[in-house]
Amino acid sequence: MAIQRTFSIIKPDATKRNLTGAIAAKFEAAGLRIIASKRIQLSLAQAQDFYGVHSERPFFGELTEFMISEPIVVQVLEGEDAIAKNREVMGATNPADAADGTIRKEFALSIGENSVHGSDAPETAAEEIAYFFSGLELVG
Ligand code: RTP
Ligand code: MG
Repeated sequence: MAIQRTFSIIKPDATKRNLTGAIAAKFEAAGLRIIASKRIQLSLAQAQDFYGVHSERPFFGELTEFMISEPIVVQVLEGEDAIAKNREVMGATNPADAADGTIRKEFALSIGENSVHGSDAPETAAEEIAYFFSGLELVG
């Protein structure tokens, strides 16, 4: 597998509980290099745009309100098979189903407040990275 880049968000439930460093340590321990990182607060329009694929889902309102409730940390992770590796380190969407040692098992509060986002495919990774970062901000 080639070196890939993926996009990550440390979500409001995690930044609020001072878990930014603990989550970053999990990425680094798995061999994912953080090549860009910034703390931002989304507007409602940005959250709705980012999660547009879920706009018809019953949890859309709750999800977008949650995502603007506190600052988030957006990051680009680089490494061997980074997209799948990051999904593995994150664990299942619902912390009740997440494997031991994963971020969501250790830190997530619920299926909604689940501490991290990670891109699910090369196309979405490229789109999500470009949405939040300029090329100059990616320092591999
Ligand atoms: P993500 O996109 O955040 O990496 O998470 P994912 O692929 O594991 O989950 P996805 O199905 O894409 O859902 C996106 C986010 O929506 C929230 N969610 N809430 N209340 C619910 O039933 C529910 N289901 C999903 C979660 O915050 C999930 O990460
Ligand atoms: Mg998803």
